[in-house]
Amino acid sequence: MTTEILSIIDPVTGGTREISGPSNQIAALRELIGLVERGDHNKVPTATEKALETGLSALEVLMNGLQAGLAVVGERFKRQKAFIPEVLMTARAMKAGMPVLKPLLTATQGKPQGVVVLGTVKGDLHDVGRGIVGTMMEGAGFQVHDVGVNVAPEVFIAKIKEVNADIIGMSALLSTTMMMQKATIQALRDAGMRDTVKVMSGGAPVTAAFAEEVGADGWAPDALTAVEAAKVLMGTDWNGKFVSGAALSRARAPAAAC
Ligand code: B12
Repeated sequence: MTTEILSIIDPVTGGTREISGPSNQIAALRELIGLVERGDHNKVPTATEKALETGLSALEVLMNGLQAGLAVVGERFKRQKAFIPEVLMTARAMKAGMPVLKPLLTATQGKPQGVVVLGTVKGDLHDVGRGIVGTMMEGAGFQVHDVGVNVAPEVFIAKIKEVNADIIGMSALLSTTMMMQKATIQALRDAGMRDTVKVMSGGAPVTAAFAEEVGADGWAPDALTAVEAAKVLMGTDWNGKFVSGAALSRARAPAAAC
């Protein structure tokens, strides 16, 4: 089979990235990206299955297919070439593939790593990325309690108490709602709970510097490194220092050729 190259929009950086592979895999990803881009949620589950049948891993199908399709429309939205209804349809189409991938992404259950309460902060309705973070954390053996979108500090606090959580993970996608992460951390302090729960911060506009400044314990730019950061926070040798998921993934990456 011939090898082909596909140029996709990287869902994390928004930049363009090239992937190469056998023509059947590239064709399957191209189809999936097109379906998500057009918001064709009915056809996405079957196309997701087909992509897996070509030998692509669940993670490749997620990152290079479903998320890449959403990223196409996300970029158009940024340039005001796409509008809310299209973005909603695209997000729905992307999410339609998740039930197919979820059992595979969560199949490698290890021993329980910790209990996580995960939510999108008050005022913010974006749930796609947070859902992926939850799925990846479950896959790594965390018990995840997803409290949904538009979550007020008192709702986070009640859930943390109810499930005796080790970690709270907050997602924010708007520059206007990022500060709710700070407000939620303050609410934890006011409730005398800041020292009993580890705080993770994330979402596209949230940087490591912001997360550290507002008093989070950890931050990550994507779902994979979120899992890495959560594992470090749960480790017995965690020394209380701020944990950056990006720094962890850089430390793991092979040295670049010079
Ligand atoms: C889909 C979308 C919507 C959908 C949301 C549907 C849904 N069910 O989620 C709808 C149409 C509802 C929407 C509405 C709005 N949106 Co919107 N939306 C987007 C879009 C296109 C994609 C977001 C997304 O799903 N990304 C894909 C996921 C996989 O990535 P992610 O969320 O970043 O998550 C990853 C990481 O950030 C990280 N992560 C996420 N959460 C967490 C949590 C933790 C603890 C950790 C460690 C890591 C982590 O891991 C994830 C997986 O790798 C973005 C553009 C973009 N490219 O980001 C705009 C965007 C976020 N939206 C934007 C805006 C302005 C709005 C509106 C205000 C528009 C309006 N005028 O009404 C409203 C706000 C509604 C509200 N109150 O929340 C702006 C925000 C600008 C800003 N910086 O403030 C963006 C950036 C578009 C733009 N460039 O203008 N939106």
